[in-house]
Amino acid sequence: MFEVTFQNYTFQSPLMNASGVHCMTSEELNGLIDSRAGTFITKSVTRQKRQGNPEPRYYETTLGSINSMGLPNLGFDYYLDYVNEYQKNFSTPMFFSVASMSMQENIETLKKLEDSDFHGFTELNLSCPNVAGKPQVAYDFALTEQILTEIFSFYTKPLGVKLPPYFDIAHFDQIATILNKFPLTFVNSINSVGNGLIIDPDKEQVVIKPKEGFGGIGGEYIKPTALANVRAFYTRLNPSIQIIGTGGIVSGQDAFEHLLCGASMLQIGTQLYKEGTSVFARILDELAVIMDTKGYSNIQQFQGKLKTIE
Ligand code: RRO
Repeated sequence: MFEVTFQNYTFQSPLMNASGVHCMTSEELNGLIDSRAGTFITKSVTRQKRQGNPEPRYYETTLGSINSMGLPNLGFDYYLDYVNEYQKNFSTPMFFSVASMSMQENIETLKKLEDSDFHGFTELNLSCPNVAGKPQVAYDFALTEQILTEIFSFYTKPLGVKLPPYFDIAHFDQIATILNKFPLTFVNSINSVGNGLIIDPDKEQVVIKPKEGFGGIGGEYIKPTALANVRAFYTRLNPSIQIIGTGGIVSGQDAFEHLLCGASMLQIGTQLYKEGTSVFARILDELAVIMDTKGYSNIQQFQGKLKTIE
């Protein structure tokens, strides 16, 4: 009942982790394989290993989270080794997240991935909010177009982009026009809402150390923004570009709403961090109840079919 077609592949479940959560080490990645997630994605990868920002760099509240991890990861070679092992044992394609630190680094990393045996989906992260001095790439539309032009001059494997949230109809129109010029496989909306601030009123202090407490907001706080971005891209992008919905998925109802807006796959970040990998089974169970009640036997029957008011 949960099967979803993604490009030429059918995943058994639309759920997967959001990059950054439960995907830094091979043990964490293996935990995702053993869960009810349909597939999974690595932490965003840089050429060299990175420690990331000083701790504390992640904090949870009832309604969500703030993070300023600063792109900690074990480096490209570690994840490529993991991919090679994984692909020997499993046929389900996985996702490889590539961080966009500089044009030169992007090109080097993607050339290595192009020349490798990797045959899954590549997610190019154009939206990390937490590296000091590096603005979120996809807020610079000219730079985004330049990067994609360069990448598609040599990259032939299926590639999508992870975008930051947009908040203006004119920006949805402008970025969609650019994205439609490229043979993208998918767009993933949204990354965390960048540079929010959560404070502790008792201590009269910020809750994370980097960037004077500013960080990316995830969880329930961001669902309406995530749904708007999923819907805006679903109604603007070429139908060949599928949408991955990320942001504020805590329950089966949240998953249902993202699918109704047009998402094909759904990524879970903050709630996976809070709950562990059993979150996938719980959300699928809740989604099954909603679908049964409404008389839906598969996701295609309602996917993208959000109604507006006449
Ligand atoms: O590592 C991070 O600080 C981070 C990244 Br790369 C990202 O894309 N989104 C986020 O919320 N944190």
